[in-house]
Amino acid sequence: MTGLVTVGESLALVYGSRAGGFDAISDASVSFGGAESNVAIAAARLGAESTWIGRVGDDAFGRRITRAIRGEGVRVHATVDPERPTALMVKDRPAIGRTRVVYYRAGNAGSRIAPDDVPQDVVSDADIFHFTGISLALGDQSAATVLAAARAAKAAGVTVSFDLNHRSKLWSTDAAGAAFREVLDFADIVFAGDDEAALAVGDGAPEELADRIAAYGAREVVIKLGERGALALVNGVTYEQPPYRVEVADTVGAGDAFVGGYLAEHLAGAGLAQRMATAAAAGACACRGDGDWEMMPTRRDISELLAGGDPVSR
Ligand code: KDG
Repeated sequence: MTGLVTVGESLALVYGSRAGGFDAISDASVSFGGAESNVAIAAARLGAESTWIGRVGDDAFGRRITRAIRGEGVRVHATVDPERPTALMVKDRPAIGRTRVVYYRAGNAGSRIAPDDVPQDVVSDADIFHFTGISLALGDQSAATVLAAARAAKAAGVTVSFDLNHRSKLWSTDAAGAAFREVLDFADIVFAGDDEAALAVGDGAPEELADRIAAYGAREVVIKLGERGALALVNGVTYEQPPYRVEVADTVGAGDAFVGGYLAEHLAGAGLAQRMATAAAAGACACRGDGDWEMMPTRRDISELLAGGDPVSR
């Protein structure tokens, strides 16, 4: 068995180094993002075996992405598309505490992932196969490829994990709700923000949302509530996780850190309370700096967060 396997689009990221829109500021940093590679990196930093599968362009961004993910100890299966470029995401901060994302990704390499790009043996050897709603939103080919891989994983007895991860700029709420429900029919572990869950199962309190999602068949449902913590419903038992308070620089990637933390503990055989505590701590750590994956914590970062005390260690 090969631990966690994720499939999805990773894309280049250009983000403003200080507050101000790109119509005014000119200093920026270059990195990359992608919910599924973020989760793979988060889990790897916490000691889990993890793999990311995707498709990138034959360009500098594609090389940077695959090199950096490998550098994090994640196994990478990346097909290089000879024709289409790696997608790009631009993030600026119109004001301190606000982040604005613009995508340049339609039709680019990652969204053209095809069945041959996803090694079947890697999928069926996984302990956990994880994917997100972003791949469903990127287009018919991406959705069909990732859904086929998830169903193949399920048929092989692999635990299927799904994060709804709604991106309103990529599709309509009606299309998203219908696609989410299709996956709820077979996913074993489901992660959703309360607003995302409502798209699939209607408005309600976190407990009601978790109940309604579990009614589709998931063994584990986790409702991520951001600065309000999280709630899990696992085999009929409800568990509430309070948040860890940190000074927030950028929340993008925090949800992926949460999922990576939860799944890493799952793979380590930890119980629900430990899975939720690590997930919440990882999500909090990820908010403390810029970049979608750079702030994913190690076990030591989490211990230091929990211990508090002198911020300087020497
Ligand atoms: O969850 C954060 C990711 O989604 C981010 O790294 C990339 O915004 C992104 C996207 O939509 O793929």
